[in-house]
Amino acid sequence: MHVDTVTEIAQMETQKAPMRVLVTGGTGLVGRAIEQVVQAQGGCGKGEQWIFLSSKDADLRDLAQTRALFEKHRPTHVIHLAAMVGGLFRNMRENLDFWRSNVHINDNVLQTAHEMGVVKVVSCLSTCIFPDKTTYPIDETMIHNGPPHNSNFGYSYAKRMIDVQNRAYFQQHGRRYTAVIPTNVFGPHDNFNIEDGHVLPGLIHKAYIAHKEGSPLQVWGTGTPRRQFIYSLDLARLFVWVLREYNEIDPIILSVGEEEEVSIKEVADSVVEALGFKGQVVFDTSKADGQFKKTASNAKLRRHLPDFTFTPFSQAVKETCDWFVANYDTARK
Ligand code: NAP
Ligand code: GFB
Repeated sequence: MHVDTVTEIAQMETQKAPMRVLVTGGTGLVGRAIEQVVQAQGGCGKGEQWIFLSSKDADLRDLAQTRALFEKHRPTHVIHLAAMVGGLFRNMRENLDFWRSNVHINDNVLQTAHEMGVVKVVSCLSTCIFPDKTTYPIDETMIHNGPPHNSNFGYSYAKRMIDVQNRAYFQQHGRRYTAVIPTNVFGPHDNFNIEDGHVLPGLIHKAYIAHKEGSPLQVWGTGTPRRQFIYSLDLARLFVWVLREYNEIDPIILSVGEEEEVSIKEVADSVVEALGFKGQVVFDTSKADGQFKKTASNAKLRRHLPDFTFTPFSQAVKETCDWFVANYDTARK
């Protein structure tokens, strides 16, 4: 491999030292999955240190708290997950807060990582940030080709700025900071709050209540929009691979294939089956559908990892439902 600059040589040297990985947003859906995968892979056994953070360790919207956190842990690598996150309906209500909170978090984390000499940062975008008016399938080159869907423009533009910052840190300082672009994620430790969360945990929570009350399961919208879903534990395995092996600045989509795309109605059917719900399913078409589809290509991922296997969707939904029922009292809802 041709090494261009002293910076890259220094970075390569640093990478030979054991990694000390700071995971911002480590107590959320994705963070908990990465923690489970790292433990299963014995990551900490290789002299590595993994530190999983919550907002109680530092409010990353605050630069002084961010700096104090990095001074304390002195990470060599960062997986940056911390964000204000929510489903369609919370995004529609709070676009300004999604913009401000995430822009402050992202700028504080990336600038502090640079100042502290962090070798690599892997940040997190989302397939919902792509242009609303686009050709399909969407790929990594299309992020800035037009405005995002109006329902979540605050979150989308804040996330797009991570890609702009990564390119700027490379151009001006030779930093090899990158990002992944997951599609809709679900799994254990998700946010099951019905008003603020995403569709899958929302339907699981609503079906659980409907079963107990003998009432119908209310699916919001028409049920016709289409989504690709990635199980959090599959995403976690891919995240660890990106940290260790992926060296581009350009982001990479982490998603199941286009052929795995399902309708919201099919999602509801999978939840009904997994929970053994026997009641009526009704569609509240007074509620928004949001983006009709955001079909993303995982061709770039497949070029790197042609043999990676995803957990079958129905199995992942069943495992998530079982987790929710078993942890109902402590789950975020
Ligand atoms: P999540 O379950 O809501 O977890 C968010 C994490 O960020 C929590 O650990 C939370 O800490 C932390 N956090 C929030 N605000 C913070 C602040 N001001 N300072 C410090 N930490 C803060 O989110 P997630 O679903 O795991 O998402 C993780 C990443 O994946 C995010 O960047 C998100 O944009 C991205 N993503 C998610 C999806 C999805 O469908 N879920 C899809 C694509 C991309 P507390 O636990 O203390 O609140
Ligand atoms: O996961 P979700 O809230 O967000 O899914 P998006 C919204 C779709 O599911 C809409 C339907 O078509 C809703 O009408 N739906 C049906 C429900 N029942 C429910 C329910 O009980 N709860 C919810 N939430 N939806 C988000 C972006 O878009 O994707 C975020 O807004 C984020 O920024 C996330 O990036 C990954 O998939 O539409």
